[in-house]
Formats: sequence, C-alpha cells, structure tokens
Amino acid sequence: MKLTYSAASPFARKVRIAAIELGLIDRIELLPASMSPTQANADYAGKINPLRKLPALILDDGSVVVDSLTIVDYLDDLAGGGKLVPASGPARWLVRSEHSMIQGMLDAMLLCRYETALRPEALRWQAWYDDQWDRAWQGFKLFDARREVFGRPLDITQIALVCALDYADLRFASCGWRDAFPNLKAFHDAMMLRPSVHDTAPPKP
Ligand SMILES: N[C@@H](CCC(=O)N[C@@H](CS)C(=O)NCC(=O)O)C(=O)O
Repeated sequence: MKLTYSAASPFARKVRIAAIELGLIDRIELLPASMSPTQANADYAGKINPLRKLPALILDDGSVVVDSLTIVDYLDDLAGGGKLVPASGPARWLVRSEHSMIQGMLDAMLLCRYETALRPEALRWQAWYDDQWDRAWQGFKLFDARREVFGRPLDITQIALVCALDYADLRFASCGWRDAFPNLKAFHDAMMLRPSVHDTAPPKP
C-alpha cells in the first residue's frame, strides 16, 4: 500500500499514527505530496483524487481509498476491526461524531491558514477568518471540558485531537491554547509520550 502525505498535514498524520498503532506501518510506503488550492496537480487529480487532497491510500490492486477517517477505518478493518474506531453500537457513533467535530476544527484551521498564506491580501475577509478560527477554538473548549475522552483506550478521537493541537502549534503558534485549556495541555503531554505521536510530530514552525 502507498499513502500520499505531507509532514505538515494533520489529516495524513492521523493516518500515520493509526497505522503505527495498528502495526501496519511497515506495509505502507509513504509518498510525499504537496497539495494546495490554486495548484493544478492534474496528475494527482486524474489518478488519485479529483479533490486534490491528501492523504490517499493506494491499495496494491491500484484502487484508492480517500479521506483520513475512511482510510483509518480501512486499516482498522485490516487489523481485525474495532480497534481505533469502535465496530458498532453507541461507542461507534460517539467516537465518529467526536471525530467529525475535530475534523471540522481542522478544516476551519486549514481555511484560516489558506486565508493568510495564500489569499491575496486585498481579498482577505477578517470577519470570515475570525469566524472560522472561532469554530476551531470552541471545539477545543468543548474537548477541554469532555475529560472522559482522555481516559479511554486509544481511539481515533484522541488521535485526531492531538493532531489538531499540534496543527494549532504549527500554524497559529501564539494562539495560547495551553493557557486557555489546561486539560488539553495535560492530554497533549501524555499523548506525546507515545512513539507513534512523538515520531510523527510536524516540523517546528
Ligand atoms: N477530509 C479530508 C481533508 C484532507 C485535506 O484537507 N488535506 C489537505 C492537506 S492538510 C489538502 O490536501 N489540501 C489541499 C487543498 O485543499 O487543495 C481528510 O480527512 O482526508
């Protein structure tokens, strides 16, 4: 299997952490890729994902699995099922719903990043940026209060959350989440002790 990724992508990192935790990382070749709005990337669009997003998992038969949660679900299945994404019942919907929130927080932060890094200055819209940032921030606030998440066996909620916190460090270094959310700080410190999390950390800003 091959995984398209970039070292800074929190979505791809989620999959890399999951693959390590599931004991599958040695079966995956990592293919560095660079995707961003306004880049054509026609080859990637034609052969891998018309949405021009990474990560994508290319299976040995050439078929492609896209979207980080779908890829994690696929790998989880390969490893026996129900390991990082509960297989059924209320636990499955809880974890998937939490994951969707964190996914939305990541999407919002990525939009903020594109707004400042890519959009021409004259076209920027501060109120829109502030609104997107607030969605991510309110999400962090929710998870800071949802302490039951931190005590569970490792799951995709926890993996996504640590990826979101490190993405905040990477792109919004002065946002102050550690001071605002002490429970998330303790959670992040504990997660960083895992080699899968530590070894996949994004480059320093
Ligand atoms: N829902 C997707 C989101 C993936 C995503 O937004 N990836 C970013 C990299 S961090 C990307 O490829 N952006 C390129 C673009 O939007 O043009 C997933 O979970 O895999």
